[in-house]
Amino acid sequence: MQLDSNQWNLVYNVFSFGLISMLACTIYTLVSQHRVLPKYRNALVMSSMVTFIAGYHYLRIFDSFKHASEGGKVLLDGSQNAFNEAYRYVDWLLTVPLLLVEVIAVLALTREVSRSLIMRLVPASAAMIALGYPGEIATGADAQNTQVLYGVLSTIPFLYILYVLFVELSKSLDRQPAGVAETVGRLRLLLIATWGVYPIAYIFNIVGDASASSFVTVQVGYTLADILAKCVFGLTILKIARMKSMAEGMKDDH
Ligand SMILES: *C/C=C(C)/C=C/C=C(C)/C=C/C1=C(C)CCCC1(C)C
Repeated sequence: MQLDSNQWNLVYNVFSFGLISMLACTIYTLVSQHRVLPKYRNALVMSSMVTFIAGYHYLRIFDSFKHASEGGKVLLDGSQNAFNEAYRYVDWLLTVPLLLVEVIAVLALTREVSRSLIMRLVPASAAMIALGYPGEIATGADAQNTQVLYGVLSTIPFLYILYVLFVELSKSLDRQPAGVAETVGRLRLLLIATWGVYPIAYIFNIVGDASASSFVTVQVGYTLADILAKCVFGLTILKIARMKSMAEGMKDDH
């Protein structure tokens, strides 16, 4: 695939920006541990882990992009030197379940409710990512059929996750203090707004007919969505944990 120099530089710079965003967020959530009550620290640990894992994978993605490039030509044929899309999916396979556990952790629900939510959300999120992969890497004559098939299959667990977060979780929030329910509402909006970007970027793969501009759109789209869904999301989790800690009597450290 031949990118022009603007396209190539854009992808290169966006990957670089993704990498440093993940690293900076990892440090910030790590050193903020003491600013929240111990019961919310696990949520921050999850957030640090998510951005750390993503930072590692952006390092690999960045490296892979450089090695697969020769004068603006990016090798995408699945050969040994080709750009490796698997890093992204391995990253998601680890970070998406962790992000859901992070949400449950900051809510500090009862043990049974947390357990039951995790037991449903984690397998569903793993299935969503695993089913998306064969579509993402499909090439050749009937690539579009494969992309549509696995895109649809992956959407089923995606909708199930949304159902659990919006319908099931709401039921268990009824018995929570008013402030908590409101915060969760805001968190869920951020989640749906950022997670919705992934299937949209995936569609660009299908309709883009393997053109350079669709490659650029997908890579830039996934990277920006990652920054929102992991970094901005983690900072929101920190904010919620801070608010809840203060409401529960923690002294401000300033
Ligand atoms: C940090 C990474 C995150 C939050 C990744 C989330 C990814 C998704 C919500 C992906 C969803 C997909 C579909 C719903 C259908 C098409 C295939 C996927 C995997 C792109």
